[in-house]
This record gives sequence, C-alpha cells and structure tokens, in this order.
Amino acid sequence: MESATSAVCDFINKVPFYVKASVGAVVAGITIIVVHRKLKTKKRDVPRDTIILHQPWYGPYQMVPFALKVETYLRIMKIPYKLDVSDEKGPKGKYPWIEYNDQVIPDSSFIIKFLNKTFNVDLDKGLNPEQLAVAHGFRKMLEENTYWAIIMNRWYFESTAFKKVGLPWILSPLIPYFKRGLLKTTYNHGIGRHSHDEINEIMKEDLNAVSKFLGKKRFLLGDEPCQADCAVFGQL
Ligand SMILES: N[C@@H](CCC(=O)N[C@@H](CS)C(=O)NCC(=O)O)C(=O)O
Repeated sequence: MESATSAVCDFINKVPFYVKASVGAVVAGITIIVVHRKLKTKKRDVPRDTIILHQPWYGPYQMVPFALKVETYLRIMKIPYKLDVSDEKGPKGKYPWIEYNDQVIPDSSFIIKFLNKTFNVDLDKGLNPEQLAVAHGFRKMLEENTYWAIIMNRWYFESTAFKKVGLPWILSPLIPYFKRGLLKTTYNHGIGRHSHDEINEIMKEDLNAVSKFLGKKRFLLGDEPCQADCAVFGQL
C-alpha cells in the first residue's frame, strides 16, 4: 500500500509544473461555475401564481425579439408577470423561457400556447382559418428568416448591438469569438453564406411584404391585434 502511495507521489512529482497549473485552473474554473450556478438557483425566490419571464437583460434597446413578443402578449392580455434577467438559459438553451409555479416552459410559441390554456385567453379567437393561415405565414417568415438577417446586421456586420446592450469595454476582446460562433450558426442556417448586400436584400423583401400587407391597417389583420402582431413588434 505504501509503495503504491509513493509511486503515485513520484508520478505527481514528475508531472511538469505547467500541466499541474493547467489542471488546477480547469478544476478551479469548473468549481466556480458549478458553485455559482447552484447559488443562483438557490437564491431565486419564485413568487406563486406569477409568470416569471426569463431573458438575458432589459434596457432601452430590446435585443431579444422572442422575449419582447412574449412580454407584449402578457401586457396585451393583462397577465401579471415579472422579469428575471439573471442570464440563466432555459432548458432548450435559449431565451425566452418562463416559470409558472412549478412549471417551466421554453420557446415563445409554446409559452403563448401555455398562457392561452392556463389563463383561458386567445388573442386569435376572432380570426377565421384563412386569417390564421396568413398570420402564421407572416410570423414564420419574420421569426425564421428576417430574424437572422437582423441578427447578422446587429451583431455581425454593423455590430451596433454590443454598444446598445452596454457590453463593458473589458469584455470587448471576446467580440471576435462571439462573431465566429454566430457565423458558424448562421452558416449552418444558410443565411450566413450570403454577403452583407444579399442579406440586406433578403431583409428588405420581408419588410416590404409586411409593409405592403399592413398598408393603412392598425394591425396585421385589422383594427385589433392578433398573436402575430406580437411577433412583428418583437422582431421590428
Ligand atoms: N424558437 C425560439 C427562438 C428563441 C431564440 O432564438 N432566442 C435567442 C434570443 S432572441 C437566443 O436565446 N439566442 C441565444 C443562443 O442561441 O444561444 C422561440 O420562439 O423562443
């Protein structure tokens, strides 16, 4: 037993200092992240019967379109909610997500379905099947296509979003890493394969379609807002 212990000690002594230091740093880093997450989860005091809407930050510039869509819906339907901006991603790794009592629901569209069921509301209840189909088409266009063109402009080409969300200057060396990650995501989506001009053309075509369809109407489908209007407002 003693010889086994001394063999282990010998092995550790032979390991170069930089390897020991790197292993130590990784272990310390992981410990800090795990402890930080545990503390964050523990200290959250979730009130009963209130929707908690999670998004990464809140400020004069709303940079999380899908969270703004949900918040707009909550406000229109007068459902009480609280914002949580503690930067904790939901179970699907994205924002927004909500908590309601013991339930956790990620994804803006599933959140709205949950709100409709739980609070017995539905902003689309006056729409006929044809209107519902049109609203669905516009929402999908904005969320699955226009959104990415806007993201590329805000965070990649023009990079205006970093300033608007108040990124501390000390973190600015991380911007190229963020951009590289974004380019990988958008390349896989497809839009990241286009030039800046082409992406702007794609965006303009979508916005033009919304503008033409809106015309002089107050909302997408008339005088009253529907669920897709929350998506339009969130994205634009
Ligand atoms: N389909 C989702 C999309 C949510 C989404 O893309 N959220 C973005 C912010 S607007 C996000 O969390 N991005 C961070 C990431 O992908 O890591 C929804 O409707 O909620």
